Amino acid sequence: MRIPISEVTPDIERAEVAGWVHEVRDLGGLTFFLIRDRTGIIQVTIVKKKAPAAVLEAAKAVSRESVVRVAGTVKAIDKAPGGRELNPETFEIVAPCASPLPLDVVEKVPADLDTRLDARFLDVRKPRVAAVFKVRSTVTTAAYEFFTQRGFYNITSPKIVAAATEGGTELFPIAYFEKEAFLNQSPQLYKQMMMAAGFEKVFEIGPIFRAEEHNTVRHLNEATSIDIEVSFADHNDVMNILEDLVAFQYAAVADHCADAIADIGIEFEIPKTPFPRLPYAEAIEIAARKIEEPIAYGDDLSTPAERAIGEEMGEHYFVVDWPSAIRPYYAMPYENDPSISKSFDMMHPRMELSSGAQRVHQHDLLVRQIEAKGLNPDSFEFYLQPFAYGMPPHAGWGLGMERLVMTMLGLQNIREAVLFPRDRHRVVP
Ligand code: ATP
Ligand code: AMO
Repeated sequence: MRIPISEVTPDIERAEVAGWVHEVRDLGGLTFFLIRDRTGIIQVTIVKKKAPAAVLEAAKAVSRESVVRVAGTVKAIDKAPGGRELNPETFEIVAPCASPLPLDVVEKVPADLDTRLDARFLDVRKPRVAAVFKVRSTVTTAAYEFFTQRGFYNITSPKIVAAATEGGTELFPIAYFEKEAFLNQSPQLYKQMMMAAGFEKVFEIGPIFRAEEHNTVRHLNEATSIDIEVSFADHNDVMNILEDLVAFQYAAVADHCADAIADIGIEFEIPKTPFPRLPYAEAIEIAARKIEEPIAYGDDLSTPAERAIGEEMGEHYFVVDWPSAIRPYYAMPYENDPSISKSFDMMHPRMELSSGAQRVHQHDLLVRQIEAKGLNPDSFEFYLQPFAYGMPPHAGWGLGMERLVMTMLGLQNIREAVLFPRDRHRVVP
């Protein structure tokens, strides 16, 4: 019976493994194969004088990255990876690999990102690349676990919609019979409607679509958002949930992904909670002091501003109390100073990871705020209706999965955190 390569230890006698031919070294009388599955690598050593003829024949014919199945005796050997090797009695070529390979899986020949993404299935055979997706899987599973423990309902909102949520730009129109329709930018309107439905605590982990025109290292056209909405909660309550979630996800990775972290080769630290709360006005002061381009109260945080503030903070932090003028219509203004909103961004020193707010739950105020942004309340009728029929106070946020993984693992490009990234130039594979 086949066992995972990581389970072949020097103290067992026999093993059968299956995997890909990672490397071959032929030294004349001796041939060393490295066989790889998703759990690890094992050396298979063939001594030409001793090996069965069928083994020799298969070993001679096999090409790198073919799938093989090997069974034999295990020998403790200090020099081999994992301190053991396999001496095969059988060596079967299960699926041959064509050559030349479009990509060098052992990374002796470096490949640029485009080449790697074109042959992504091969690219993710690299343990270092696969490790990112093991971590991402753990980060996702941890989120489900966290929300389940806290009694959230898992919802699924539509991705084909009739209206913009985040201001009207950056929408992908789609051909939808005789109607005008778009890919959804955010579950925002739907998660809020579920507060009127009485669900109280909801989350969704799903795709969001944004027609970002420019290629940047931290924007995708199809991203994954972790969204929540909570009734009878304010912005502070949901900030607490957000920092707890992020710390929980990091802890899960520390617990379950030690090998992956070692493959990626980074220092891994679980961020300490609570994250500092930095008022927007102070964030602007820091940026004004540290960057060359002019920046003033009322401006969005530019990329250099985000970086300068991040450098000063040196850890995850919240920027709170944003001017209402630069936040979406659904953000709740402070009662005592409506020019400021109960909204926040959660930041990693490198970039923004999440935005959120307490929401406006009063129907008439919401209509006024939609109008004040120059939008037409008529196109939000389906969204506004629930606000007239008993909408509790509520708050929530959206957290970008790829940015979370990217910053957690020190990746330079957000595309490294997506199996099949979508950007302006790429819809295949
Ligand atoms: P928001 O939170 O407003 O929905 P976002 O998550 O894209 O947008 P960031 O990526 O943190 O926000 O944007 C911060 C800054 O990055 C912006 O002020 C702008 O300078 C720059 N920026 C945002 N989007 C783009 C883009 N598509 N292309 C180039 N630069 C961008
Ligand atoms: P926002 O537009 O700030 O807020 O998006 C929330 C988070 O989603 C991630 N994100 C992206 N990641 C990669 N590529 C993109 N193009 C992209 N766009 C967004 C970021 C960002 O911080 N409705 C609000 C959330 C809320 O208030 O609940 C919203 O969508 O990490």
